[in-house]
Order: sequence, then structure tokens, then C-alpha cells
Amino acid sequence: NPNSDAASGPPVKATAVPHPLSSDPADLASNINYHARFNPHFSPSKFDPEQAFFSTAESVRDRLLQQWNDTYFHYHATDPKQTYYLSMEYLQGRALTNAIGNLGIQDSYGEALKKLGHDLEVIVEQEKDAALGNGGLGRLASCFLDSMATLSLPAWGYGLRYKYGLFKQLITRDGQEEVAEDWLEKFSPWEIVRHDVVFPVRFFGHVEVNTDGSRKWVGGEVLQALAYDVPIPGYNTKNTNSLRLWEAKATAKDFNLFQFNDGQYESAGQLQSRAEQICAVLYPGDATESGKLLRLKQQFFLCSASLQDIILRFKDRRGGKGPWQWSEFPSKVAVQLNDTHPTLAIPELMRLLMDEEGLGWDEAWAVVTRTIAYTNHTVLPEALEKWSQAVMWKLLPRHMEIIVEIDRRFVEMVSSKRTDLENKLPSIRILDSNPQKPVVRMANLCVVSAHTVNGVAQLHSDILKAELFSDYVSIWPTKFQNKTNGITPRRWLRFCSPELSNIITKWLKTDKWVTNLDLLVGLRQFADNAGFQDAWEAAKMANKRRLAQYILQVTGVTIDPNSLFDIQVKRIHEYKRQLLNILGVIYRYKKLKEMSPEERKKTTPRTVMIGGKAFATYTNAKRIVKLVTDVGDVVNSDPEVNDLLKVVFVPNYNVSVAEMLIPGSELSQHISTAGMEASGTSNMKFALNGCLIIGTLDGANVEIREEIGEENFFLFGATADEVPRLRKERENGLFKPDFRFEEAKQYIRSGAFGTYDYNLLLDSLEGNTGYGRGDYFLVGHDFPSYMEAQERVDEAYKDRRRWLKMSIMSTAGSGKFSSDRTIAQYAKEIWNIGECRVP
Ligand code: B1H
Repeated sequence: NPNSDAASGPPVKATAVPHPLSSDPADLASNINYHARFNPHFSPSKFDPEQAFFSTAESVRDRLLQQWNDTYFHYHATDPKQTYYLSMEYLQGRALTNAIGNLGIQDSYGEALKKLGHDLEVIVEQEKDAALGNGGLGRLASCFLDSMATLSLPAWGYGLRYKYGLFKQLITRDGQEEVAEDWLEKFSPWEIVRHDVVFPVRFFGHVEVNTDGSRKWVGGEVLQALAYDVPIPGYNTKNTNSLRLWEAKATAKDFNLFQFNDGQYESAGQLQSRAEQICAVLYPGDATESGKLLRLKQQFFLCSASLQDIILRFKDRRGGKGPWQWSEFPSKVAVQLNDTHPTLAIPELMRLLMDEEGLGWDEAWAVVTRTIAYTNHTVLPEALEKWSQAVMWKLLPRHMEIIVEIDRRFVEMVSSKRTDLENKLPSIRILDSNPQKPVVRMANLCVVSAHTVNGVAQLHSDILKAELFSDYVSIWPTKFQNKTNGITPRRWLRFCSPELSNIITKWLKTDKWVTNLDLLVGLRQFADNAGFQDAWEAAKMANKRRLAQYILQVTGVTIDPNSLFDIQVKRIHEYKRQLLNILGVIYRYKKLKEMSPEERKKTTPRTVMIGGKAFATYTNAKRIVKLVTDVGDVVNSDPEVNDLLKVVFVPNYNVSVAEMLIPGSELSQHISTAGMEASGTSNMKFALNGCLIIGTLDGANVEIREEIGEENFFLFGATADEVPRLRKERENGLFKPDFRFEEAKQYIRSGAFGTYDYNLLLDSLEGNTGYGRGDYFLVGHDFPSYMEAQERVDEAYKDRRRWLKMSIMSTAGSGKFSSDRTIAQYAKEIWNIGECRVP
């Protein structure tokens, strides 16, 4: 059996290594050198930065592999309950700094590279980002992996190995252009292909009924899922977990040699090319859903391969020979669904247990419902996945049978036990049998089947309970929880801002904050200390200078490190309201131009940076990108305002760009329409880096403001509970726009920023778009309070000591937002797993 016990982990225990792999700089240098000479991918005659990167990464990988092996065998021998995080997205970014940082051998590698004539800072920049995710949801999964390893938890991630991750964004005269980004172009030094870990995954086909009444899914096409493992090291622990990414393959048997010899090249390799399609590209949507069959195939591919692997491991860890105590499964396995994208794990686990393992419905259902938990990440209606029943019957006939039965039993239960909810059945049952377009509602399937459902910030979880899932709450009052998101303090402070980290460590007299972020509250006692403030300011200034260099390099725009660095970076979406930001900038520009030179001298100089990718077919989002670049072109070449205002669109925002921007930020904008941003996570990264927030009472902003103190947060805008009423008012024509808002829009219409036709974009802010939802995002309503909050920002920045104190208080109050805290809560309150530390 190629998938036998040892095969699902590293093949042999690395006992042959007599001593731990040395981390002495001289030994590391010779190790890097060895990889440079024997790496089959490069000519050994040159040792340029790129080759130095690959050789260094391979040297680091040797060290990771040893810990990874030890971890696998420790888990295997200890057999703890283990969590499996299923996610269609992981936004890992670069791995080198993180790996050597977590292993605690950053300085040794720095010295080793110096001996070889290279600079570590330059070498790490050679690495391409692994961008197998769209935005916050994917980055959250990656932060969680870091925390799971750091907390020494037996917890693995499962995902897909997309050939092309998120597209690369080019900014041209026409705005955004998307091009494929080949992150595997050379190869990835971090993955280990596991030719010994392969599972079949079926599509299409039909259901056969056996004489005993049992059912079996047969026929159709069968692809192979091949595992690639990425070691995930924890900080200051030997535990090195796995991120297992599946790639789709067809076998040699599927290749029709007869057809090929007959000259029918395309049909000969049909299954091969269909396999290639599955993992060809990450679905580049964020909070919008498309009905692509391929996307459904991807989702099922992830679920099926992962669950087969999980079941095999369950068997292996109990000796590999049955019979199995399936009731024991939920005490050994926890499966977390990262949004509804891996919902098919539910019917697939039912199918595997019933059709492959012979369990009855009730037995299988008890296992599934005790194993699976679901995280909701959005309440946006367009992002709630619904799959056509017809498509599902065709692609996954057995799973549709199972879903129909889950739905039938749910309806029966409500009809018999909760007659008060019978009239709600059309909206709460799983199947929506609207004759126009019958669909399966994936969120409903998750809520009915999972033992726990959680939101990602307190406000979001409250909204889920009060609105989206309120009827289910009355059925299962204890099923719903909150798990406020978090970010890893390693990548998002310790490694991306060594300057600030060193000051924190020096003044706290410990570096324990890296794994116990609550210790940052100790900085509050120095918030007024002039010596500490000066050191803080110097560190921030160093980061600002580095950022200014970067901006010059990628945009050609010179920005002044003495101006206020104001940043909004996130996916471009109307609900995130980049339009509010740029309208505010336009108003500021117009007023600056109208001022006398004396008045101008009293204003606060600002550099506004906006970055983010727009979904390729989201026209309004792309118009916003274009508007920002047009405004930048005009403002940045206007000598009248040039020392007071610059506007930059930062191209191709990704994890690595974030690591450059966030440490150099002073003000960041988190200004979504209240109730629409489930959590946000960059807000946490900015606050942790001593950046002040201007924001609405939305998502995790609410909790950040609570933690750092309301006096340190620039609040504005409507609250979530006011939004429905304000939208009604707007629809009924009762809204009177602020004159400043009208002035800003009029300035665009006047052609001040070029000839592009912005009318369609501006129409989305008026009451008469024909959608009947004019200014659905309430930009006009929030504009005056936003501008007033910006005035408070300008005032605060003039008082250097006050600003520094606020900045320090932001960092000091960010302890709660460590993903270590989040993951510890998942482990205790949802997964029921504990530490399993490698000795
Ligand atoms: C979030 C998504 C998302 N919520 C559909 N939902 C996607 C939905 O490709 N798709 O189809 C991709 C992503 N992403 C984000 O999750 C929320 O908007 C943020 O507020 C939140 O911080 C983040 C992590 O919880």
C-alpha cells in the first residue's frame, strides 16, 4: 500500500545525522556553498543573488526537514487529537526570513552570507511571494499556521497547489492590468513532493445501488491528487507542522498511446490536460462568487483528497488494521472549514464513512457533526456560495443524494419539533427550490452540519446571530461562537520591523512579547517618556525612509519622509470605500489650491498611499484604481501643493509589499461601511506597528479601539445599526448631501483629473443608478464626519509628543490581536486539542 503509515509522513527517521545540523556561520556558509555547487537547477559557475537565495533556502530546508520529521514521528507516536484546517487559500508570502527567524538562526545566516559576499537583506528579496490567496481570508490561514506551530499544536493545513496564484497587478495609463504570476517558474525550495502520497478523486459518473441497498459512486473520470508538503516552523519550538497542498494529475494509464500514435494528440492527453486545469489558477475573487464549474471541481478536489488522507492517518495511527472504532474519530480529528469554500467536506466525509467504510446514516452523521466546524467570514450576500443543483447532480451525484437527505432530515426535524419555524423553512433549509434556479446554499449546509459556527470579530459574530443565522440560533443556541481574528507578531512586527522590535525588547527588558503579545502593555508606562519617544520616532523614521526609497523605485514619485504617511491597502471594493478616501484627498487638494501661501504653511503635509487589487471584472473597483492614479498624476506634478500633498497608487499590493508599507505607516484607513467588513486584519497589523487608525465602528476596529483607548483612534461614520435606516432614507430621496461632498464630486466632473469618464463611477454615489440602491455604501452620509476626523488627524500630528504617545499606545494595546490568542481559543473552545510539544 503506497499510502501506508510511514508514507503519510516522512519516509525514514533521520537517525543517520550524528549531530544536530550545525548553525555555526562557517558551517552554514559551506552548506550554502554545497547547495550552490550541486543544485541541479543552476550552473555552478555563478553565484548571483538569485542563486544565493536558492542555495540559502535549500540549506535552511535541510534544517527544517529534520524538525519536520521529528514532529511527524512525535505526533504519530503520541496520537493526540489533531486539527486539519481546510482552506482554498493560503497567502504565505515569502518564507526565508520567517523560517530563519522562527528557527532563531537569522544572525548566523546573515554572517554566513557575508562570508560568501552577499547581504541577507538583498538575498531575501529574491524570493517570489507564494500568493495562493486573495486577501484577508487567505492571509489569516497563513497566520494561523504560524501560530499553530508556535503553540506546538498538532494542526495541519490542507490546500491546493495552484500553478498561478493571485495575478500580478500592472498599472498602466488605463488603470489596472492583470498578468499571470508564475511563482513556481524556477521552482519552490520549500515544498517536498510526496510521490508516495496519492489519492484518487472522482468527478461525474453515477450511483450504483447494491443488492444490500448500499450505494456506490462509480464511473465518470478519476484524477489523482498528489501531495506537496510545505514545512511550517514554529517560533522557539521544534514543532514544525505541515501545509499539504494537492496537485491534480492523471496517470500514465489515462494517456491514450493508441490515439497519440494515430496523430490524435489532443484527445490522447485529454485527462492530462483536464487535470492540469484543476490547479492551474487561484480563483481571483474576494467576496464575489462566480458559478464556474471549475471552481466547484477545485473545491471538491481539496475536500476529497484531504479527507481520504485524514482517514488513512486515523487508521495508521491505530495500527493500520481494522476494525475501526469510528465513534472515536471525532476525539482524534477536528476539521475546520475556512468559510464555505470547503463545504463539500461534509457530504464527502458522509460518503466515505457510509459507502467506503460501511457505516449507517446515523453513525456517519454523528461522526461528521462532531468533527466539522465552520468559520463564516462575510455577510455580503453576493459572497454566500450557492451552487446550482443541476451542476451538482452532474458533477457529484452521490454527494447531491446525501445533501438532499441532510436537507430532508432537517426539514422533518423543524416540522415536527419547531412548528414555530415552519414558515422560515424556505430560507433556512439547505435546498433552495426556487423553480427559476434551484441551488444548494452552502452556508446553510455548514450551519446545519457543523458542531460550531464562528464569526471573526465580536461585531460580526453578533450580526451573524442577530441576522443571517438568527433562526438557527433559536434551534441550536450554543452552536455559535466568536473568534476574533489575529495576526502573527513574528512576521508582522518582529521580522518586518527589526528597528521597532529592538526598542521594544530593550525597554521591556525581554523579548518574550514575541510569543506573549500581551506583554506589550508594559510599554504604556513609557508612553510619556521623552527618551523612549525619541527612540520610537527614530525607528519609525528609519522605516519611513526605507518606504520612501521603495515608493520612488516602483512609482518614480519622490515622497517626503517628514510628511504624514497615510496608507489604505486592501482589496479594492466599494464596501471598503477607497472612494471615500480619494474624494477626501480631492477635497483637500482643492482647498490647498484655494489657500493663500500663509494659510498653506499651517497645514499638515501628507503623503496618501493607496494600494490593492481589483477583481478583474469588477468595473467600479477598476475605475477607483484609475481615479487614484489620475489624481496622483495631477497632484504630484502641481508645484503649488507639492510639499504638502502627494498621492501614490502602490502597485501590486501583496504580502511582501505590506511588510514594507506597514512598518513605515503613521495613519491607516479602515473605513468600510459599518456592518460590512467582517473583521479586517490589516487594521491589527498597522496598530501593532504604532500606526494610528482612522476608521468606522466596523469589524475588529471596534475591539481595537476598545483595547488601545478611544482617545487614540480617529472615529467617524454611521454605526451598523443605523445603516438600514440611512439606506432607506437615501432611497426615499430624503438625504441632503453635504456641500463639501458635492464640491469634491463636481471637481472630478469638471475634468480636473483628465478626460476619463468618471460619470458611471460617480453615479454609484447618487440616488439614481437604476439599481435602486444609490450610494448603498453611504459614502455621502459619512463624508462630513470623515473630513472632520481627518481634521483631528492633522491637528494631532502637529503635536509631535502627543502623536508619539498615541502611536506607542497603539502598539501597547495590540496584544489581544496576536493570532496566538485566536488559535489558543480555537484549540480550547472549538477543537478540544492540546499542546503536543516535540521534546
Ligand atoms: C473575507 C472572503 C472571501 N470574507 C469569497 N470573505 C472569496 C469570499 O474567492 N472567493 O470567492 C474569497 C474571499 N474574504 C475576509 O476575511 C473578510 O472580508 C475580512 O473582513 C476578514 O478579516 C477576512 C478574514 O476573516
